[in-house]
Amino acid sequence: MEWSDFRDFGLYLVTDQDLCLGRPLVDVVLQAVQAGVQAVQIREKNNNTRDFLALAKVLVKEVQVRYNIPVIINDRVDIALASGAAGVHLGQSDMPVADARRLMGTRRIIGLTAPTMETLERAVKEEVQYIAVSPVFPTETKKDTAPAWGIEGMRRARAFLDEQKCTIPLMTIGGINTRNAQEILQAGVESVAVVSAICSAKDIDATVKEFLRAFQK
Ligand code: TZP
Ligand code: MG
Repeated sequence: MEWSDFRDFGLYLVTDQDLCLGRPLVDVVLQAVQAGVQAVQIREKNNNTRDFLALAKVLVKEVQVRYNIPVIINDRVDIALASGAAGVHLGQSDMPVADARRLMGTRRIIGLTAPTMETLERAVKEEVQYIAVSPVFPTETKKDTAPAWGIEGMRRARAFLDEQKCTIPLMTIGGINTRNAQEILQAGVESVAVVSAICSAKDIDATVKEFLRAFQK
């Protein structure tokens, strides 16, 4: 299977070194993966290129190769390629999808953020492996976001994709925790991306397993 055929993003961990309560990021990610997280995005806004690449290489080896879980790089196509990561995640100010696809080839994952209905309308025409409508709720982790979509917004996004007969997996992010995950999934979202609720969890194993129960209901 090519990474571009991967669809089960399910519980998707997005990293933030600063939110790991002083624990090494790689340990936090490995604990989350062993507990059942289905995909990992490395989002390192503070690291220089060399440190970011070094971290990406470690996680590709420890997570992607060992557990067959895709490692996806935030923003940086160059780091995704140099590290052998399964994919890249692009926002609306990052490299356009068509250009990233040319560099990444057809076998890898490209994920795209859609902050508004207008960007979602364009996203369905792109060659992407998931669309993250964002944010679902306001969050302390990222302040410069578009207005939150809310649960009603998730239903609107789902209805739009269905109407377009678009089968690209629908993801969301922002303020997601073990208490609200189920309601988000019930609105027709297939995958939830989580930063602080996992990175800052005292008991990562128990938290991940609680998230996974929301998918079973
Ligand atoms: N993009 C939109 S909200 C967000 C990102 C990266 C941060 C979500 O963090 P948290 O801690 O899961 O609310
Ligand atoms: Mg970005």
